Amino acid sequence: MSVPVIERLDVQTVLVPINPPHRTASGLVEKSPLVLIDIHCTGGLVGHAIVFTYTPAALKPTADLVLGLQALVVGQALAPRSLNDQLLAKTRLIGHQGLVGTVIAGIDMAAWDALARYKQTSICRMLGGAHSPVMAYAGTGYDGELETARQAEAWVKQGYKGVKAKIGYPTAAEDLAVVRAMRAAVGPDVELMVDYNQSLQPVDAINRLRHLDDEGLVWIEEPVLAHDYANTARIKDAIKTPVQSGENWWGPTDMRHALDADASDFVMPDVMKIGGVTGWLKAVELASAAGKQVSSHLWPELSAQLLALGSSSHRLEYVDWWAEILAEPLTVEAGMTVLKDDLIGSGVTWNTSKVEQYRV
Ligand code: SMN
Ligand code: MG
Repeated sequence: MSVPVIERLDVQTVLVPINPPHRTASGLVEKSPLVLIDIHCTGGLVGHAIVFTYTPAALKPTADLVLGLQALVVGQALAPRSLNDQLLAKTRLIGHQGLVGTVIAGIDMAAWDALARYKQTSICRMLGGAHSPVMAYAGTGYDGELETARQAEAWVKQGYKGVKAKIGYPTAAEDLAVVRAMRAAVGPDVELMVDYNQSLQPVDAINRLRHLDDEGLVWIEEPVLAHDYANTARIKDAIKTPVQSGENWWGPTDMRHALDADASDFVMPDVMKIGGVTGWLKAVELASAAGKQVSSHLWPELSAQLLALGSSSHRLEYVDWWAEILAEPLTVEAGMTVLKDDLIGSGVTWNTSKVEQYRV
């Protein structure tokens, strides 16, 4: 059987409303700006991927860049690892962070999806994994004591056994009050995490975080700048609560640098920023070998499959922001991911009427 050949890439851009908007200590996300990539191959085979540009301003440049890189993949065999090597080699001079990294990851995710569809299996099974369940947690925004506690309680009523809150309020006392309000709302057995979204100054961080050290938090996420490995390591060594980072690391090389600095107790790469499925596999090998437990960031459908591959897998970050534009969003039951037996590819296909509604 000959391998399918790539014929073209299609892109669509959408702005999907987030209800309620997601507030963080580092800014508000009101809509998800998404580039939807379709990789068309011979035999009518199509693979799909989503790229999240964080800001609507990056939507069109990202879509244009997908089309700009199209010439490098058209006519090539559908072999995701080798395509990824070629795309990385041909963009070495500009570098692999930012939009270039985002787009290469998007093409990579679409290519893995197409290959699994060609083989009529899931990406997870194609890579040798079983459809194992992973514990998921849900999130609340930077919304103050009452609203954070209310949202946490609502997630727990839906079966989630873990909730992460955005904090980084003006004072340590406010952060502590939010954590205690959540704990009071969800009871002693629910896992609680907090996320500073890089908002603390290294000089204050240790004193600030010590106020949270007796709250039984599973982790404290991104206290300072994501690439400030030296200060993150210093903070991690000075507090009892584990530190979590990784959503802003670009590619396996950032993972290596963070591990070399022993910057974080846990790691949570983002499948897009870490370089697509290919980048994820490389980065997670490094993390596992360093003894780190791995969680995911966004992309619940694809991440559920990638986490199902690994013995070092920890938690799946559940977000439903993009669920509306998907034909079949991820199912979570009693707080655990469910990968159906007949799952094909990444499980991601478009809800075309919703894509139409949110198209820009
Ligand atoms: C996050 C994700 C996406 C946008 C803003 C913030 C985040 C998380 O830090 O952990 O989900
Ligand atoms: Mg985060």
